[in-house]
Amino acid sequence: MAHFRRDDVSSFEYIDAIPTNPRTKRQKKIWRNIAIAVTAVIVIVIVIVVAVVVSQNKKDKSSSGGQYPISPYARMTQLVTVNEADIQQKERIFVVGDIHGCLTEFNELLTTIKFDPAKDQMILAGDITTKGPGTVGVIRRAQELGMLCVRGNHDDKVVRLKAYELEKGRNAMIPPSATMPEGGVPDPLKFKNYHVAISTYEQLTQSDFDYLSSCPVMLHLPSLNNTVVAHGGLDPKIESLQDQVPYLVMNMRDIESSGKPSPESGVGTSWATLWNTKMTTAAASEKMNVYYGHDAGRGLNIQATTFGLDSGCVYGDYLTAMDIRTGLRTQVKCKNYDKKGGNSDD
Ligand SMILES: [Mn+2]
Repeated sequence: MAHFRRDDVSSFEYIDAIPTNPRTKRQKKIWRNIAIAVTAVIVIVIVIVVAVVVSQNKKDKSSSGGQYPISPYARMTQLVTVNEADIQQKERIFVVGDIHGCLTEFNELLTTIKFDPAKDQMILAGDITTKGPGTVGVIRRAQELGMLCVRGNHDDKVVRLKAYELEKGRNAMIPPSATMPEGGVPDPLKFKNYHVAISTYEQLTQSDFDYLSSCPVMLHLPSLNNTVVAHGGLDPKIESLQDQVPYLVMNMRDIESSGKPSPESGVGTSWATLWNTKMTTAAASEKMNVYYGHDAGRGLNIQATTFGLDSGCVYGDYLTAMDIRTGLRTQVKCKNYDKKGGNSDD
């Protein structure tokens, strides 16, 4: 055995001793260069593809508010322009701030101004639902008196949950800790969210839902001093109402120094301040007045071209109605139904 093993070893030594074929070496070098070149081309192609995809994404986001996608359950109308004749025939046109289910106070306000649906037009500035005890009653009163409305951030949540329930069934709204599948919306909802109590468990009928979901994000009354009603506010940098981002219109309070609108207050300048600054230099044809709610933290906030009417009714302050033509304001005192304090958006 030892003999054979020695033979094997010697035969290996012989093979190792064969001189490398210079042609084979050159071919190897060529193949290695080809491999490097192919790898380089692949890397370049990948880099180009990634760069194109990223820039395309950015373009999509800036052109369609892609950072703030709209829920497939939002049933949203972004903008309604009110017919001039409908408005001209009304004696008084009022805007009322956030009612938040305060039905008693809402009725008291209507009595105080002697509201007559045959002669008067009421416009609700959004967040007519949640927090207070009478959401469904407020919706039905608004509907029966032919009131116009815009969608608030809380109304939007009620609509989305109810639309999901109508489409998928109440049994699909489990487990409570699960998030409703709506794509990458900026304000995702869990099935245990307290808005479910109103949308699903308090007999919000199809008719109630139809009224609430019909409230557009923006209501434009061109013949009335070019007035817009919107719940949160408008971004002064955006020229056309069609280009405003619905989530921000329903939620904005401040605009950061970078120019980005934010749902927070105290992180920049109130959008209304910037709006009024812009309007001081705007041409007469571009002047626009904005009536809004949402900012109970700042309270009643009347400026030259912006009219903040959320005077914190559900927090025990006041419910305010303003006559657009005369500027006359009427308030009723409210009970405190929500001890958390102003501007809670949860
Ligand atoms: Mn609000």
